[in-house]
Amino acid sequence: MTLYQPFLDYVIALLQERLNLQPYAIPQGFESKQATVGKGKHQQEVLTTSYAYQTTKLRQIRAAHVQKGNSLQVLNFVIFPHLNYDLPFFGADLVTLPGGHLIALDMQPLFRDNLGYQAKYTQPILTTFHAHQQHLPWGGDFPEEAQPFFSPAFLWTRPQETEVVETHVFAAFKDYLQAYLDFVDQAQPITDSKYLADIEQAQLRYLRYRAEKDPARGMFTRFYGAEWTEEYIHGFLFDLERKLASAIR
Ligand code: DBV
Repeated sequence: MTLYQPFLDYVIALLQERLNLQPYAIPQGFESKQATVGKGKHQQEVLTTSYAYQTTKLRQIRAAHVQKGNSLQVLNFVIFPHLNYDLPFFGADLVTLPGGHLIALDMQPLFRDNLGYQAKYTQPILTTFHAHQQHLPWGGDFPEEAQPFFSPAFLWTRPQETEVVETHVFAAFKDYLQAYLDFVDQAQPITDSKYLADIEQAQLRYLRYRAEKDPARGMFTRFYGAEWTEEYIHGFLFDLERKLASAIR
């Protein structure tokens, strides 16, 4: 069962249609990683595949797809804009565990409480948000410290039925991605040096939070070991600090 393969296929096809996609280098050894976990008849293959692209406006567009039979399916997909745009991040964390599904979908804001920013990047998708929220009710229990990183249009839901993922979640995912690409089309480079500094700080704040709190760290460490996992997190999934450190500034 590969529940999220259609999501991934859709993303790649749509990005290729709407953007001038260029490849983004994935560090060697991280494009595809496989392990066999469990003992005896509980042995299972776990495969993690990675995808990455870039454009002139989007610094890194990347996906991690984890497949471990029926017991675990994950698609984590994030778009990190270049630092001279005030675009939000596109963030999708689609997780299937034996107990059910856990879905996080948002255009994650650089500046959560800034009303001008909300008017620009949240207001236009509120209608879409409300339409999907009818089928995708609030999932409850959400880490307090993560709240600053989500917009008022955050879809957070824990459906029991796989069919809900295949239908309503997929529909919401498509609408959010289309709306995000509309924002990308319209985005103009920022030149104000104060605003640019604020954007860099906001990007770093988001990135450090996600790298530090990555909910997949435990899982990856069990599957592939600590060394691979830390390198995957800091060298690929959340790589901005490394990229800034290696750039001539
Ligand atoms: N989550 C990631 C990456 C993953 C990933 C890179 C490649 O950020 C998977 C894999 N998320 C993943 C897995 C779980 C979650 C859960 C495997 C289940 C962990 C478990 O139950 O063992 C949104 N994802 C979650 C949770 C949240 C998110 C809130 C529940 C975990 C918890 O309660 O802490 N997405 C996540 C998040 C941010 C985000 C916290 C913050 C900005 O964008």
